[in-house]
Amino acid sequence: MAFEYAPAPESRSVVDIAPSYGLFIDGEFTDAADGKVFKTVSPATEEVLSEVARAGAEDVDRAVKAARGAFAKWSALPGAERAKYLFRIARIIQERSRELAVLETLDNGKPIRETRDADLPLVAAHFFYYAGWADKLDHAGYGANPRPLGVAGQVIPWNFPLLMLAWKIAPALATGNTVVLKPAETTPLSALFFADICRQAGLPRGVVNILPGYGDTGAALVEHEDVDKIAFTGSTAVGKAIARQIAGTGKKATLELGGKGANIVFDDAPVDQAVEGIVTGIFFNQGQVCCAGSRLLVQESVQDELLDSLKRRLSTLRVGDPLDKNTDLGAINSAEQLARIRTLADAGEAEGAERWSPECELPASGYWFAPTLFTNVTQAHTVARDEIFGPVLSVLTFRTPEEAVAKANNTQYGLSAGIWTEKGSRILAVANRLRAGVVWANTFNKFDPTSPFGGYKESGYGREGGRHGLEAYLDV
Ligand code: TXE
Repeated sequence: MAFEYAPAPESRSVVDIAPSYGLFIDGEFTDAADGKVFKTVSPATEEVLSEVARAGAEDVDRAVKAARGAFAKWSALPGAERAKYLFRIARIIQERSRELAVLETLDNGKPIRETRDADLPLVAAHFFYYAGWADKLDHAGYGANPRPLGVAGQVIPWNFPLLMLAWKIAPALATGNTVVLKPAETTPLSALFFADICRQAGLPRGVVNILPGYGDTGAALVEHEDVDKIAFTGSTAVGKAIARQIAGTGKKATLELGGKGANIVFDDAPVDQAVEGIVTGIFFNQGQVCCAGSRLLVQESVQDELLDSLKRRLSTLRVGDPLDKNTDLGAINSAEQLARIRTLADAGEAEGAERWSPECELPASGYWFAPTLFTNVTQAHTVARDEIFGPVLSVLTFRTPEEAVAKANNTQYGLSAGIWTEKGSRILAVANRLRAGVVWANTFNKFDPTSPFGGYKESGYGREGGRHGLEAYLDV
């Protein structure tokens, strides 16, 4: 994937944040029907960034009607015409990537190095990739007439606000669907900037509608009788609730839910490289990643050497101001998420696992959690079972490849795993027995729009990305 060079955004003055934002319905920014608003804050400072309209059921209805109204024309456009809009959106995202990176860092709390070098290049790449499919659908082996599903209702989380939007909107539009998307309540701003980009790109009214709001807005969207497809990324609990809610309605759904990924390190793995992969696996985005490598499974014979090296590396991580381009770990996204991480980490300690953190000074205001390591962990411990969704790594050991596979699979989830070994044959043998949607070998947290992504078991169903991502928006 081509990474575009983006100069370091040095300060928040790069982006102009308005004091208030409306809902984006039928090409216009508008107030909520009942006038409700909510505030979005910077998790690093607790400063209020803006006040945002909060969509209710009436607004959901207006937005779905707008999307339905736009559907006939949008879906009838030749693929090559839809591609032009998507390419235009992709290019504007690149042009405005400094603004968007700073905005995302302010609203989410993640380091600017990540938004600049990972989130934004991947967002643009997804629009380029699916733009490239739009004019090829008729010739890609789907038969003469692959059909869009209609109106897609999309609900996304706060950990990768703009990237999750791209994963959902790019394939939906390429295949001729129209969209009503609800961003997460703690990170609505980049989706509203995206609405502005749709206008800048001249996208026909109603093709994309953005409804900021809380869970009740999401539930109203899922419930709406004129929505044909639901795409959800979020917690397993809400994913299951959505599956129950749409049961018997005929609506199609893709669900991307939680994870408890295992990073498996064999005794022949190069230690330094494995340590870097482990750190990326669990501390990227403060561990708020569904496919995070939150369990380290290390072969017993190299445990001491690996842990020494890992602790030394963790002592060099810089935690603090997310806008500083030297920062490795930024703020936790919300007070609620911080409380959840604390509760689970405290449970680990109470159950007898050994807790360790490097010395690090955390800022006085905002939501912060130091990088944390648990050793002496058993498979029964809460920290080995529950998704913590924070910078917390649980270390378990194994002796044989069989034991590694059994422990890696001993989870309700099945989203990701990593394997570290010099032996190619072992990579294939182990990977084939892991029940996980993505398995990385000698690397971790690498993403590409051409690769399908999704889970086994309670990590959800359906795939996003690649050709499989198109199929989630087509009837054939
Ligand atoms: O998730 P929610 P939360 C996991 C992670 C985290 C936990 C809770 O373990 O600690 O979930 O996070 C919308 N109908 N993940 O509370 O509530 C909500 O407004 C429809 C993993 O933030 O699932 C938001 O837009 N929508 C995950 C989105 O769902 C509803 C990413 C996600 O919020 C709704 C996030 C309802 N009834 C959290 N209730 C991943 N897979 O990456 C809420 N929402």
